Formats: sequence, structure tokens, C-alpha cells
Amino acid sequence: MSFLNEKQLKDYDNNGFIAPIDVLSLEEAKEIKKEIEYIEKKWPDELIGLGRNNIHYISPVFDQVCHNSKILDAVETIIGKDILVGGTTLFIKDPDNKAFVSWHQDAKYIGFEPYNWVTAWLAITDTNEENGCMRMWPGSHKEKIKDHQDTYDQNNLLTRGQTVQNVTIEKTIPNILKAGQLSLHHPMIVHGSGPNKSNKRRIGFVIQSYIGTNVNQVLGKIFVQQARGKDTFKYHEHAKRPIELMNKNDMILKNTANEELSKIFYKDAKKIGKY
Ligand SMILES: O=C(O)CCC(=O)C(=O)O
Repeated sequence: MSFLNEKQLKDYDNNGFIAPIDVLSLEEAKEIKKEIEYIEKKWPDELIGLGRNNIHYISPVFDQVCHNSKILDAVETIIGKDILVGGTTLFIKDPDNKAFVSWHQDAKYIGFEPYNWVTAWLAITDTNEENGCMRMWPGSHKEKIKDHQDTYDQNNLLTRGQTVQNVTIEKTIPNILKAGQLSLHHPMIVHGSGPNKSNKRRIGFVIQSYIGTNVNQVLGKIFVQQARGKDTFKYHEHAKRPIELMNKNDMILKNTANEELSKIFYKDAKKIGKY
């Protein structure tokens, strides 16, 4: 039986995203936060810059999130039963910080085609208007890909600071989630997020994205994991799942995958940014 109900699916079709979806308990979310803090303390360079990508290759805790059956049930309802994990990113906003995410459409720069994919944003901490939750422009996924300007703003958490101009906040609604809740968003929806004005960290773990096996990477190379079903298309190199934290070979895989990802994100860009 599918995990998403009819109303949620209708929301996805009409608005381009679904939220909130309960997937983890508060305790489970806290354990994941602890894993981040442990890695940051023991290996301070591991999760910064480009290293914020693909933690699921070096941490069994994050690997298990990507293969969580509740998340996959929801994802299956949208993209079908043959599912790959196409990559992950940690979006962390430290307390009282200017970091923000400009208005953008994921489809503009990720390179996954056709658009049989969905991005899963898991709240590791509560996320709300005060601490810079995502804001979504409902219905914008039904329009075309919009022009994006590369701004390279120092505080922008996106690689090139790619920005859709002239989006007014009134068009958008906040995607408020409790720790352990998930949202799913469409490749074409315009979204972004403001700074964290609270005194606590805001942490999102983003599976970016779950892709159908029929989805190719048209800008470069990615590594994938089989999450469900069968890959008869074989477009991508399959990676194995980690069984221990920071295994040497898994770290090599993460670095290789991130170097390839960087080529995708900066294809035809004027310069390389921080991430
Ligand atoms: O975490 C954020 O504030 C933005 C993340 C985002 O843009 C995305 O997941 O597509």
C-alpha cells in the first residue's frame, strides 16, 4: 500500500511539494544530529565546503536514512518502484548567521533528465520561519525553467548563488517541519530559504535526489545506490553501502563522487564557489 494518501498526492500535483511527512521519531533525529557533531569533532574538515555532499557514503547512520522504508514508500508513490539514491547534501545554518539559499529551481542545475525524480528534505532539527526554513512557491513547478543569475553571494549556500530574480516572498509559503519530518519537492518548484535568526543550529539532510532508474545525468557523472527495485537502464555506476564510519575506501568514494559533482555544478560557470 502506498504511504502517501490521495490528498498528499494532490498537493504534490497542485503545489509541487508535500509537507510534513512523519518519518523519524524525535529521538532518531537527535541520534542523527549526534552523528554530525561526532564527525565534526573528530574530523573537522570532513563536512565543510564540497564535503557537505554525500555523507551517506561514509556514515552508516546516514546511509540508513537514505534507505528508510517510510521515505521510500512515499518516494515510490511519486517516481515508481525502481529507485536510486542519486546524492545527498547537508544544509546546515549555524545560529545567528547570514547564510541563505536564493530562489532557484533544482532542475536548472542538477542535470537529471527526464524529471522522474524528487528531492527529499529531512529536518534533523525543527525548522521554522525564525531559523530559515525553506519557502516554496506553490504551483511554480508548472511553469518553465526560469532564467537564473549566478550571483556568487558569499552568504549563499548554493554553489554559484544561482538566483531566479523578482520572486516576492508573498508568493511563497514556509515549509515548517519538526525534527524527524520530511518534505518532498518537485524538480521545477521555485524555492529558497532565509537566514537563521535563532540561537540554535538549523540542520536539513537532503537526498538530492531520489531518481528513477530511467533518469540520466546529462551534465556529468554520478554514483548511485539501489534503493528499491531493479536498474535495467544502467546509466550510472553503482556504489556500495558503508558498514562502518569513515572507512578509508568509502572516504575515497565520497571524495571521487564529490569531485564529479563539482564538475556538474560548475559546468560552464565563470568561477568555482565555496561548495
Ligand atoms: O536547506 C535549504 O534551506 C535549501 C535546500 C534546497 O534548496 C533544496 O533542498 O533543494
